[in-house]
Amino acid sequence: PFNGPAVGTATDLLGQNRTINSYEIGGTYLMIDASRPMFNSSLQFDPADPRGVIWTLDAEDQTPIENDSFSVAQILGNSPNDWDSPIAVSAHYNAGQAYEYFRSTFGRNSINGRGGTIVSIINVTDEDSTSLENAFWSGSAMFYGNGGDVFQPLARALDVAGHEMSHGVVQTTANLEYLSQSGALNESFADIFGAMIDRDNWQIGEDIVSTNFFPSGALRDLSNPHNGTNNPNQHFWQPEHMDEYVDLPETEEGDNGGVHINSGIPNRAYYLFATAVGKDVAEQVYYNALDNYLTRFAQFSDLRISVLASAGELYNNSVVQAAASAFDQVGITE
Ligand code: ASN
Ligand code: ZN
Repeated sequence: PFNGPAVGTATDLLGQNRTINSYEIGGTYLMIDASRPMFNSSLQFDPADPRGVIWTLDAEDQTPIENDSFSVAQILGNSPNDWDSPIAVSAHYNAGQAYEYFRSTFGRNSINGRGGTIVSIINVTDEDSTSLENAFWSGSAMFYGNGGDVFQPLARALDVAGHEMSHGVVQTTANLEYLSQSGALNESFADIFGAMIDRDNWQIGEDIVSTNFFPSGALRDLSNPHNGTNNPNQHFWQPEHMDEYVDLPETEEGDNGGVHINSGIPNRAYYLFATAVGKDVAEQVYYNALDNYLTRFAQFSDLRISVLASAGELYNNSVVQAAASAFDQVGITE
């Protein structure tokens, strides 16, 4: 029996036909993509000890939250084109796209920079077994719920996959503490790279929000953190300037000090910077700042200092000035 990489096509949650890389083990196909440069072909692929692959798994409507018996199942097909879950197709394809973004844009080999396996887990539920209106990075894998009233299945959106994978990149670079300003920077980098991977606009989640729940048609918008409302009590509203910074308790109920709230301020700074110098320049400056300048307890002022230093290292004074202007406009000073 043949064991090795295979390639086929299948339809995702957007109704698009996608190339799906899989791994055949004796006539059965697993949703394991061993086609990337991260896969060191001199290594014998061992399913019991896989490395350097993009691997999509099925939680089969279990919750990983405080669940000692949480387990995942392989996603199986009888041919390289036989994938009956469009959720799985979306998650697997989007993980490959996000991997390729970091590799081709920054030369980063996988989440950990060392060709480590990328795991996505679909059909994840909430603690009470209801559908999970979220996706998250667990510290070692990407988890996707199937939404409900607010969201469609979260695996559908490339910017969501990009956001969650970027949390893994942040963890293995600056490792920004997920609390208050450093946490908002962690969130902001996840949104920034999510938007750069998706590339089409400045919105996050426009492909998964349910109709009319969000006035702007998206979960967040880097160009307009207020997101179509002037009401700070709407949960999707974010500040866009330090004058609007929201002090929240450093608890789970307080969103760890407002990490998903105050990220609006550095998000808008990035939007202003990228509008001035172009996305191709802006993303290089920010990735280098994340990888080589920022550290775990960085605050917004440290982002400014790091981005300006990174811009000076990679480009020239006009890029440094554009960054300074962007931070000035959102009230982030040294
Ligand atoms: N979707 C959220 C995020 O990635 C989940 C969370 O709150 N950790 O930020
Ligand atoms: Zn996040």
